[in-house]
Amino acid sequence: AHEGRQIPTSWKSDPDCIFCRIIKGETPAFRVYEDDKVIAILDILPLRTGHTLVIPKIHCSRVSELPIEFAAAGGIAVTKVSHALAEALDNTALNVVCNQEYAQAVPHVHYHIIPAPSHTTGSH
Ligand code: DGP
Repeated sequence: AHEGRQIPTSWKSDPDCIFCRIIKGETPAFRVYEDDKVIAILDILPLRTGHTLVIPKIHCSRVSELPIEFAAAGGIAVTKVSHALAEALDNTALNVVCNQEYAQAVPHVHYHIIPAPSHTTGSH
C-alpha cells in the first residue's frame, strides 16, 4: 500500500521527477535515513553494496542553487549516513559525489555515497 507523505506546499516539487515521487511516497524506495528536509535511499543501480543517495526534499536541479537550509540538511545527512555505512560495512573508505547538469541523469540534487572496496592494493 502506498503511504502518502506530506511536504510543505512552499517547497517546490515536480510531479514528473522520480525523486519527488519517492519523497512523496508515490514511488517505492528503500529508505535508510529520513528527516524533515532530506531522505536517503539505496541507489537502484548500485555501483557498490550500500550505494546510497541523499536527496533534499525540494525540487532543485543544481547543487549550486540549493536553498541553504537544504544544503545544510544534506551535508548533515551525508555525514550521518557515511557513519552508518562505515559501521554496517566495517569499512570507512567511500566516495561522495554530486553530479550537475549534463553530468547528471536525474535533475534533482542528490549526493551519492559510494562505499569503496574494503581493501585496495593501490599505492599512494
Ligand atoms: P545521476 O543523476 O547521474 O547522479 O544518477 C542518478 C542515480 O539515481 C543513478 O545512480 C540511479 C539512481 N536512480 C534513478 N532512478 C531511481 C529510482 O527510481 N530509485 C532509486 N532508488 N534510484 C534511482
